[in-house]
Amino acid sequence: MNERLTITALGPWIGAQVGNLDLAKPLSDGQFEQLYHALMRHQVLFLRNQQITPQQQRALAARFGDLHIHPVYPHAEGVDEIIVLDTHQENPPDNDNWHTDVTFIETPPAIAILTSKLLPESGGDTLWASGFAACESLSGPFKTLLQGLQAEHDFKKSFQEYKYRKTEEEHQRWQQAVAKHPPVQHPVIRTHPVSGRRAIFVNEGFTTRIVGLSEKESDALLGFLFAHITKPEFQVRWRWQENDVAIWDNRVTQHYANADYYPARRVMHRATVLGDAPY
Ligand SMILES: O=C(O)CCC(=O)C(=O)O
Ligand SMILES: [Fe+2]
Repeated sequence: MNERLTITALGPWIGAQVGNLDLAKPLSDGQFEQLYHALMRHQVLFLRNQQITPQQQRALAARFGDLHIHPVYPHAEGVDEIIVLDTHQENPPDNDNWHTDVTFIETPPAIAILTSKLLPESGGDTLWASGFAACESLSGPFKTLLQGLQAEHDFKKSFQEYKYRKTEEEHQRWQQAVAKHPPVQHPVIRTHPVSGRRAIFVNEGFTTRIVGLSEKESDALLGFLFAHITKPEFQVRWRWQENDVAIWDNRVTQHYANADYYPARRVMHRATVLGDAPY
């Protein structure tokens, strides 16, 4: 059997499409190694025509490490590790901002796997940006300034109270999540634990301030970095078909789920693999 995956880069900085792989079946060690290597290089991988159940998605994600259970998002029936993002008229999309997933914990996810289950007639693309590209394009002196800085990340910045008031149970869940997730600090530039490459690690979704700077200095620096990451040169944009899979390295990327399809319905499933403390 030919186990060689096809890997087609979608740009010089970020993104590749992977072929000759069926994710519904357990991966051989050789297949997993090729997939992992491609992910480290391209940061986000896309595969078409993958009919996988939540259980199969969980098993695939577990190959990469321990899984995270999200504090507020609903999950697939009987599969706590698979988040269901079902957006429609009554549940508007909330990932239409540049963010890295779950940076509000000490050990933010290393990898995430997203599958498209139901798509609107048009729209609903997702974009990813490379933190490597954003970092490597900065001047030496500016990188030196950022290198020593820490930033605060806060669950409440994206998960705001007003969004969780529909039912008493939902509100309680939100309050518990806030109590469990006080703000944490991470370096503004992190080093990839596998490759040693450095990436910008602040994101508009969760980063509230840079530690030790005045409010104006912090706002100015974060404003620049949040805008810098949105340069099209650093990005790839995926136009979903049903049963696609995206796998990304959440340590060194950010993403933005375009909400242009609202109020149409769109359903996605996500598995999230825990990572290490950034350094
Ligand atoms: O719905 C999407 O395309 C992406 C949503 C998102 O931000 C995520 O799954 O982490
Ligand atoms: Fe996300």
